[in-house]
This record gives sequence, structure tokens and C-alpha cells, in this order.
Amino acid sequence: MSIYEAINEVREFINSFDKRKLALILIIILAIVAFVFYFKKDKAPSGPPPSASSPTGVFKIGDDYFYIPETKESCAQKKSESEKQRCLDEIALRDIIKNGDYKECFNLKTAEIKNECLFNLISQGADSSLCATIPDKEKAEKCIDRIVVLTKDSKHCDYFNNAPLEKQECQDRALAFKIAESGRTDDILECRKIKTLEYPNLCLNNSIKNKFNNDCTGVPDEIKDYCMAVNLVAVATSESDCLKINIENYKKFCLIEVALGNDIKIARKVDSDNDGLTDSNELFTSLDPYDSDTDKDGLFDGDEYIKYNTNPKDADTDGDGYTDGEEVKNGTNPTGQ
Ligand SMILES: [Ca+2]
Ligand SMILES: [Ca+2]
Ligand SMILES: [Ca+2]
Ligand SMILES: [Ca+2]
Repeated sequence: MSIYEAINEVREFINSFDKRKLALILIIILAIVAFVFYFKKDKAPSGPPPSASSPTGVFKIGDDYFYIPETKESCAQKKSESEKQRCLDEIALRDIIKNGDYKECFNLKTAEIKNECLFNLISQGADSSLCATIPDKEKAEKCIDRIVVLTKDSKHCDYFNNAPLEKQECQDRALAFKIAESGRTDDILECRKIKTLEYPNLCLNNSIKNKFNNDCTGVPDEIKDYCMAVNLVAVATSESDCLKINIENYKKFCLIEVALGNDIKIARKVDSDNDGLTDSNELFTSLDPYDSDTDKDGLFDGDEYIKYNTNPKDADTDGDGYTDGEEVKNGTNPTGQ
């Protein structure tokens, strides 16, 4: 049957109804449409109310989320010039990310979007010298961090040549990921040589997972206790599970978690020594969760970590003979920079 024949068939079918029947069918169809419309309206999307002409943004209908991207038309409806510019830059950003040329990011006028654009494109590559072109310094450093984790090559840490502490941390990050993902088992003890806060444990934990499949029987004796402690803390459901742990702080941590009914959400917020860092954070960064000043330099672990950027495990971070606590008290720079 050709398309014309088909259309004629439908026409004849419609003509076969008298007009009253046709009107009745139309009324039923309209009623169904009205019902569906009312039902949908009842489950109106939450979030920003879409404008009638061009709804954009994220909407929730039932349990599903929908994203309706901005268009040049929807941008034109924005109230202020800066909102319009941001909207246009967001559209441009989509195309730039698709094309993958970081140089195009410099055409964006909204600073935040320009930074985001440069960070996204440059940190995917291996040329860390481009990270320095990101105007936002924090993003530039994150760019280096990401390239270091991707390439596991500490040469990218030269970016921090003028900041020895940051450089050390960067090199330790590279080494931690390099060891943990080396595909060998005999280099796990190298993790112990890493100095900066969380990186020895990050290296060990990831190595135990990658190289030994979380099975402590095969790990070298030197780290067997640590391996058991980390594994047991993760699965312990009773006091007796925790008592098998041979490292005192991990045992204590485990007992607290079990006492809290294994409510991870609460347990992960516990700060037993009230120094501004949670117990779990302190364990992971090799600090003492039950001593507010691990290195006894007069500064709380949390303050060193967050406020002063000093090493809470080294009483004299910059090695100039004055403790971090003394330097803060005297108003000198404890990181020597
Ligand atoms: Ca603490
Ligand atoms: Ca502490
Ligand atoms: Ca301290
Ligand atoms: Ca010092």
C-alpha cells in the first residue's frame, strides 16, 4: 500500500463516522489530554521555576532529574549583564570542552568559568607547565596535583620549586600513587619511606588493596599489624573483633565505632581529643586521635593542619631551631616562607 492509499484509507475511515460521533471522540480525547496535563501539573518539578518560554536548569519530575541547558534565547532573558555573560559563557564552555582546545578558554569573560575551563582541559593532558596559565592559583595547584596523580611523575612538582614543603608533598603524592599502582608486590615497604602526612597510609592502603587483594597473609611482616588493623576496622561489628587489633589507636578507634553501633555517619564525626580533626582523619594522616598536640609544639593538630599549614608531626616544620608554637607566639613564620 502506498502512502497515498494509506491516507485515503484513514480519510474514508473518518468519513464513515457521522459528525456527532466524531465530536464525541474529540471530547474524549480532550478530556484525556486535560487529565494528563492536570496530573503532570500536580507533580510539578521542584527547583527553579522555569519561565514559560524557555525553561532551563535542573528539574525533578518524580524521581528523575532532567537538565535543560541554557540557550542564547534563554540567556537574553537574564536580568543583569553579568548573568547574561555567565549564561553565554556556560554555553561556550560546552563547545570548548567538546573541542578540547584550552586556548579557547581565554575567550571566556566570566573569571570562574574561564578558570574551570582551563583546569578541565589542561589537567587532562600531561603538560603541567600549562597549569601556570590558570589565573586562579588554587586551581593551578590542583591542576598540578591531578597531572601528578595521572602520570605518577614527580617532575611535575617543579612547579613548587619556591615552596619546599608543597614540593615535598607533591613528590610524595606522585610516589604514593606510583608504588600503589606499580603492579609489583615487592615494593610495598617503599611506602614507609614516604614522609608527608596522609601519603604513607594512602600508599599502604592502596597497595594492600591492589597488590594483595586486601589479604594480609601475603604482606611483609613489617606491615602485617597495620594491614590487619585497617582491614578489621573496616569490617568489625563487635568488641571482640576490635580486640584482635594490635595497634593501640586503631583498636581504640574500632571500639568507639562499634560502641556507636557502627553508625559510620556519627563515628566519622567523632573528634575525641577535640583538636579540630576527626579521629578517622587523624588515623589516616598518622596523627594521634587521642592527643590534641601530637608533636608537642604547643599547637593543636587541627590548627597546624588547617590554620598554620605547619606539619603537626614535626615540632619545627621549617627546621630553623624554633618550634612552630614559638614561631606563632612570636609572630615569625613557622613555615619559613
Ligand atoms: Ca582529633
Ligand atoms: Ca590529635
Ligand atoms: Ca602540634
Ligand atoms: Ca621553626
